[in-house]
This record gives sequence, structure tokens and C-alpha cells, in this order.
Amino acid sequence: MKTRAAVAFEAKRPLEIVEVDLEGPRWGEVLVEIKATGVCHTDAYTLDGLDSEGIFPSILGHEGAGVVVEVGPGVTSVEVGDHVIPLYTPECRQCKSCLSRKTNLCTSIRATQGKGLMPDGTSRFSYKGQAIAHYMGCSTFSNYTVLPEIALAKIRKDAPFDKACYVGCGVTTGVGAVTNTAKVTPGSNCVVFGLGGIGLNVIQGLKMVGADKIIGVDINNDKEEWGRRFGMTDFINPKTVSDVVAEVVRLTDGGADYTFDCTGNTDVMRQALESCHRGWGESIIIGVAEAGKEIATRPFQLVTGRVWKGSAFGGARGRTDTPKIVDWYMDGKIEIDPMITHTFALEDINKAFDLMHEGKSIRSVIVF
Ligand code: NAD
Ligand code: AHE
Ligand code: ZN
Repeated sequence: MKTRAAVAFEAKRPLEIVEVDLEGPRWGEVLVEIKATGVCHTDAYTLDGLDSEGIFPSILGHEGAGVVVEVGPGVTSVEVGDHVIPLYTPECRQCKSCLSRKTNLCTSIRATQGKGLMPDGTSRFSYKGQAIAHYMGCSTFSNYTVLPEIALAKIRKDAPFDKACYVGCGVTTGVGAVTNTAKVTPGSNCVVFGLGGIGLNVIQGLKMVGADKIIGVDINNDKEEWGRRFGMTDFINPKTVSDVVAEVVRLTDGGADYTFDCTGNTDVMRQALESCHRGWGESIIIGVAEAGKEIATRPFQLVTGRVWKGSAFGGARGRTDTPKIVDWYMDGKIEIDPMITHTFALEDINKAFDLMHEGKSIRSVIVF
């Protein structure tokens, strides 16, 4: 079939909206009509050529929601008409990682996914006879896409696509980092570095679990109002203080119980770790750093009890946890609507990237 898609032909070049060819689902695969997709900073990072796994040409997008249109042979867990969220972290429930119960990082198809291919080693997308790579196993910047069934979470049908799509990355990543990765306890003092589409979800997760101080740090003063809107109690703009770490230590009487990096900046990651309380403070890295960057601190920071951890997709097991997060939204336990600051048609997708780089949006959603 033909489908409209925004194709990343080259790094650092705007996406081009073209009609691409899409092959139907093979064994264990599902054809999904994408109804809406968010634009996450990770899409921009790959498009900007900063991803060591970046492949061009490819169809980016990994924060979608849609409807099952066709199932391939052997598919048992979804059927035509089901509403689904594509999962860049699948859940096969059979691999060593899934069975360990120690991680959400299913490894069953990670190798081919990282190469922009379906599990059988081929791509379903092509343009003028040339293969186009899948992205994070999702490629939600295409109106139709093919995914393995283990990479689809079935969600309730009354959830609006243009909000539910955000659960496919940003909401789950932020809220899950609090509930699954850090397991923040009520009364904790916490710091969130970077108040964008991920950081604000960390803030609402912290508010939900009953954190005490929720300190937000951002170089963009406009983010103060946004942070307070979701439960932030204090704001620091690093440009207006001489030492962010000292300021956090002062505000928290010795350091934070939990800190979260939602910037992808390795210098900020160090500040986040060093803002932790001696003896027990935990810092969670969520931000994705550009290829070649490394983190550093004095080992003494860890010797004296601070803990450095990472979180991918909020530690969520996609098929099991994502439908529950959609329920939380539908039940009013978490908010999504106010964070979706812009909605565009696919033709205007490049505007979403511009607004993100200008710091003028929280989340842009593309509606097909
Ligand atoms: P965003 O652009 O919406 O937000 C980033 C925020 O960080 C902005 O408000 C910006 O002003 C702020 N910022 C930038 N530099 C800063 C600095 N030096 N100090 C303080 N604040 C600073 O991006 P997003 O969509 O929220 O994504 C945030 C990061 O999380 C990205 O690196 C993205 O790739 C990553 N991410 C990771 C996962 C995961 O599973 N680990 C999932 C989604 C996104
Ligand atoms: N490809 C990058 C790593 C990118 C990365 O860390 N991605 C996160 C999700 S970001 C979503 O917006 C993730 O889940 N990572 C786990 C995984 O298996 O990719 C690189 O450095 O090569
Ligand atoms: Zn993302």
C-alpha cells in the first residue's frame, strides 16, 4: 500500500512529506493506522545527527496511538479495530530480560530494531524502490506503519488518540521514572533538571506520590510557570545562581533524596548526582546524551552513598503498564491535555521541531 509519511532523508534536513510504499504485515506483525503522534526531543536528537544509532533515510516518530487495520499470521494478542500504542520498548514476556523481572528492557528484537529493521531483518517501508529504515521500531511519523505484535499495547477505546499518544513516551517516561525506577516515597525532597515534555511529567509523578519539595531547574524562565502548574514548589534558573548544587543543598538541608536529569546534558547530569544527599540520594538519568558524550564525577560522590541510575521508558513494561497509565489519565489521576501546547497536520511537522528548539512548546502532537 501507499502511505503518507514524513521522511528524514538526511541528518539536519527538514522532514519531507511524501507517499512511501508500505508492505503488509508478515508473521507476528500488525499493520496500524496511526491517528496521532507526539514529537519528542529524542526525534529531534536523531534528526540532528546526534544519535549513534541514527539511520537515514528513515521515518522517525515513536510516541503514537492508532488502530489495528490488519494482523499478520500468528498474531494472537490484538485484532482488527483494537486501539493501540506502539512500544519502542516491547514486552515479549519470554526473553531473558522479561523473565528476569529486573528490567523493562525486553531484548527479543532490540538488535534489529537498532538497525532500523523488522525482526526478520528487512524493512516494510520503501520510496522509489529504495528501502527506508524504521525508527525505534515504531515510525509513527507515517500514517500507516507495521510493528511486531509484542510492540503494541492495547488500550481502552474511549481514550482520545491525540492525548493517549503522549503515553507512548513522554508521560510514561516521566511518571514511570518516579514510580518504577526511583520508587519515590512520600515526603521526599526531589529535584527535576529540565522542565520540558519529560520533566513536567516527572513533576506530576512526584506530586502524585506525595513528594515534599519539588525543585525545578531550567535555563528557560518561561518554564517556572509550567513547573508550578504541575506541582513544583521551588524554581532555580542556573543562569541566576553561582552554584546550582549549593543552591539545592541549601534548599533541601543537605541535598535531595531524588534528582532527575531530563536535559540530556552531561554537565547537568553531574550536577544532578552531586545535588543528592550524602549517604542515600539517588539520581536518575532520563535525558539522552549526544553520541560521544560521557558522564563524570568524583568516585567519592558514590563512595559516600549517592547512587546513579538510568531510566528508559520510565521502567515501564509496555504491554502491561501503558494501558494502566491511560486509565490514570482517563480517571483524572494524571494530566495530559495542558502539556499538549500545539497540534499540527503532518504537512506542518517541521514547525513542531522549530518550536521545540525555540523552547516555545511543551509537546506538539501531529494529528493525521
Ligand atoms: P524538551 O526539549 O521538551 O525539554 C528539555 C528541557 O531542558 C527544556 O525545558 C530546556 O530548557 C531544558 N534545558 C536544556 N538545557 C538545560 C540546562 N543546561 N539546564 C537546565 N535545563 C536545561 O525535551 P524532552 O522531550 O522533555 O526530552 C528531555 C530529554 O529526555 C531528552 O534528552 C530526550 O531525548 C530524553 N528522553 C529520554 C527518554 C528515556 O526513556 N530515557 C524518553 C524520552 C525522552
Ligand atoms: N540510540 C541512542 C540511545 C537512545 C536512548 O537511550 N533511547 C531511550 C529512549 S528515548 C525515548 O525518547 C531508550 O529507551 N533506550 C533504551 C534502548 O534500548 O534504546 C544511543 O545512544 O545509541
Ligand atoms: Zn521519546
